[in-house]
Amino acid sequence: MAKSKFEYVRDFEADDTVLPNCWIVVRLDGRNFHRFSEQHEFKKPNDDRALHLMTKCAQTVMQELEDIAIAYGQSDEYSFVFKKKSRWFKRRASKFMTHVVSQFSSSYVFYWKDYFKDQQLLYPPGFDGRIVLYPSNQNLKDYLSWRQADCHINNLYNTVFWMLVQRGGLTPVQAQERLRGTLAGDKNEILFSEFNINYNNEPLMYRKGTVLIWQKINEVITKKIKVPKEDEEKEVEVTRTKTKVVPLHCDIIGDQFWEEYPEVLAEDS
Ligand code: DGT
Ligand code: MG
Ligand code: MG
Ligand code: MG
Ligand code: MG
Repeated sequence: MAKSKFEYVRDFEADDTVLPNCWIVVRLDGRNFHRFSEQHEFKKPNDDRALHLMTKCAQTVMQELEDIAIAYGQSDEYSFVFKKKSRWFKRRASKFMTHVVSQFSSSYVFYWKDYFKDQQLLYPPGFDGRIVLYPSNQNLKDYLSWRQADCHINNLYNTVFWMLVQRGGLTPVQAQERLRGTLAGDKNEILFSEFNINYNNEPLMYRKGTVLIWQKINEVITKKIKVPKEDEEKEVEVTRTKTKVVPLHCDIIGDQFWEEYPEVLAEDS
């Protein structure tokens, strides 16, 4: 077909192909979730419904899109790591970022009612996205460690802060004053001596966030088969191996996780 005289406008499109052989990380974050969490009465400091919904959306993203090796989430954010060798959409940055963010956002609305039973969704939430390339495995591990360290620091602070307010009777301003300049050890001590809470016994999902990886799962299903020369169908159990996205709440800063799941960073990735 002959080209129209309008075709030249294509030349204005910028090339946003990302470098080869780099891990491609897309991180999304809820837009103004300070307000969103207040309006939807999220439990403080951690709301299981909200955290589980975030993870459901991230699982959907991993299943629907191509080449995601691992994802990590906490609070109102999730990071998705695409394989180094991915050729998805010819490695165009805008494709990666927009597909991740739109699939996640529509899933958030779609699955909302499954997690927030009697809490109505009051307005459409939005998410921002950014893309960062990491050339080495160490860079990628350090990136993920940075997000998990952020989760730890924020969660420790928020746990003490809301204890001081909810059980200690302090105003938010007083609680903030009380915590000014305190170190992690001081915060652990306040939790322990004033509220009888050992921070290390707080739920792992709150302290470590959520890691999503692919795992082979054996599924036992019952199948109906027709037996030759018999009228009735017979039920038999068959085992199938499926690859599923599995959530973990574990440390990813140390070496143990990477030794246990070497396939995440495997060279053919
Ligand atoms: P942004 O990202 O610049 O548009 O603004 P925000 O307000 O989303 O700020 P951000 O992302 O730094 O902080 C996340 C907010 O989401 C923070 O105000 C706390 C809230 N949030 C996230 N998860 C929970 C939760 O489980 N419970 C409660 N109560 N709040 C949460
Ligand atoms: Mg922010
Ligand atoms: Mg946010
Ligand atoms: Mg955030
Ligand atoms: Mg189209």
